[in-house]
Amino acid sequence: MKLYSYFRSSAAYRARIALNVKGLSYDYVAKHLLKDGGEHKRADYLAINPQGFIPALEHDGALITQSVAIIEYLEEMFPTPSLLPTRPVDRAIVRAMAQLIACDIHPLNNLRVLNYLKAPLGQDNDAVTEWYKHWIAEGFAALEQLIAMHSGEKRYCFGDAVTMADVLLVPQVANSRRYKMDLSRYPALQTVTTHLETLPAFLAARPEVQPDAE
Ligand SMILES: N[C@@H](CCC(=O)N[C@@H](CS)C(=O)NCC(=O)O)C(=O)O
Repeated sequence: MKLYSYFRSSAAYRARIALNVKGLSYDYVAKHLLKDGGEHKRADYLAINPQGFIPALEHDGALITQSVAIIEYLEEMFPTPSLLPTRPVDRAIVRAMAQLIACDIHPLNNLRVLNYLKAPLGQDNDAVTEWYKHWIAEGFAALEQLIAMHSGEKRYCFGDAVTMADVLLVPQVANSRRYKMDLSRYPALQTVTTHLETLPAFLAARPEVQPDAE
């Protein structure tokens, strides 16, 4: 198993957590997003992921892109420990939390979108930071309510075990810290994150302990 990753990529961070939760070992293949215009934009990597995004997973001769598809694939191939609860309705709620992050926060706030706001659209740093914070605040406010409704002891987003929602939450929070977001406005989300960040699978996936960390 091979993971194409970049230490700072929050989408790769998700995949690393899922691999660790499932106890899977993998080869880490670093692709630097900034060096020489971006190693992810070179032909050799575009042959792996035509979108040129990190992460990509190589397993049994197959290439899988999109972090949520990677996590779902790992869940199907290696069902234990599961990243989803048992009941269909609970699974849907967990997926809804994960998609709130993956579909409604992250795509608006990733590097290429922020760069596009700056360069062709001419927005200054303050406007771009305001954009970033706006979408995080809107998404986290809703997630806060969902966590308050569905978390057991405020150790996990849903119930009393790690799920896909947790796998997506921690990298998004790490990302938001880089923009100095005030997380005290989201107490349940903050409490859950603090607990998750103590778990070995999450600790080993942190950007700063990856082989390409700077
Ligand atoms: N929806 C994709 C998003 C992947 C993504 O945006 N990856 C970023 C790093 S977090 C990337 O490769 N960016 C390269 C670029 O913007 O040029 C996923 O979940 O895998």
